Amino acid sequence: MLPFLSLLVLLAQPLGNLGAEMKTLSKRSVTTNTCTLVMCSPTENGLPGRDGRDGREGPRGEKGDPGLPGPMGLSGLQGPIGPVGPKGENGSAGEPGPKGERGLSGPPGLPGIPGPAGKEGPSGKQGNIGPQGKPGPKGEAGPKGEVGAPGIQGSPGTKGSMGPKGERGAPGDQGAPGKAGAAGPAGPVGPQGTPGSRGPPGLKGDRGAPGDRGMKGESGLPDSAALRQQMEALNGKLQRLEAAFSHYQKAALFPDGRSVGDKIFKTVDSEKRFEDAQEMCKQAGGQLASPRSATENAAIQQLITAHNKAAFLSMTDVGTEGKFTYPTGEPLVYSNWAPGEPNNNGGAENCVEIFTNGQWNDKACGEQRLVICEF
Ligand code: MAN
Ligand code: CA
Ligand code: CA
Repeated sequence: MLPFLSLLVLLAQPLGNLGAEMKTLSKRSVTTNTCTLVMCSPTENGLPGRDGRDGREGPRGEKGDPGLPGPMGLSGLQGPIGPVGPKGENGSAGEPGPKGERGLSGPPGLPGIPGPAGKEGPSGKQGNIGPQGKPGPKGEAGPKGEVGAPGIQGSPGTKGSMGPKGERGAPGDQGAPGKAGAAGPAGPVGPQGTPGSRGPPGLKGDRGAPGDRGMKGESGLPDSAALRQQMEALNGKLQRLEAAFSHYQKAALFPDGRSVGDKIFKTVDSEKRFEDAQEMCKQAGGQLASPRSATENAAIQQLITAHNKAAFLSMTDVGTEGKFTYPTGEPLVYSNWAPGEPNNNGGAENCVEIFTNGQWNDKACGEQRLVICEF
């Protein structure tokens, strides 16, 4: 019987996977404690052998291939803002300030002390009347003006230029890695996050050093050399001016003018009543001759002698009979009355005439006398 069972086993083996099905079939037929008998041949040839046991479990299958790689992780988040950039460098020094303007002009010097009055010279003799002189030449140009006033100090230099731009801030941190895929190995690391936004600009650089001091303004005081030069130039001009003045004076006083000190007497060679003569001199900017000294009286005498006509003086006793005064009301400081004068002849002599001998006589104001004005 054993060979028969072996035959069954041998027959069953090639069936492979049909083993399980045969097992199910056998269980449906007869079941015993040790084995299952299968009635597969006639009884007359003996009992059929029991079914063989189930084959052993086959070897474990090989490991399957790895799954496909997961999808790529998400991009990391944007990094944080970078730190503040470093402080910019100091600005460059400002430009030098502008040159100061000229300083103020120095005060004018003190006036010179007037020189002593010269001695009065003797009266010259009356010269003959000559022809009128020609006008003098045109005067020369005046002296150059004084040095200008010094300027005020220049304003401070301009503000230094802004420092250079701060360096770029550090890049932001790397973004977080993307999530791993559900299956398979982790996907590649996500791309680096975009750099953080640019940090704020660095602090403003310190103010640049002040610019160089502006050039000193010119001194308002001329130096001694310049002063001396100006003095010499002024002296030269003064001498030329005095010469020109003397030149003009000769012409102006000839033939009916006389100069005594600062006073000039001049006649218009016409005879007028006192009031008319007085008005004529007033219109010319002067007044009738008012001799206050023997010198002045002598100068007037020269004029009337040349014309051989008595002339009116300015003084009257209209205010108070017998008290002669100048037009201002001032009493006389000098007089040269002829003997017996003033006598107020006829009770109506309130004006004064001067004779060719230089002596005075009170005379009626309605008379006509040579007009001599003083300036
Ligand atoms: C004489 C004198 C003078 C007087 C005149 C008037 O010469 O009496 O005092 O003024 O006459 O004509
Ligand atoms: Ca009188
Ligand atoms: Ca008289």
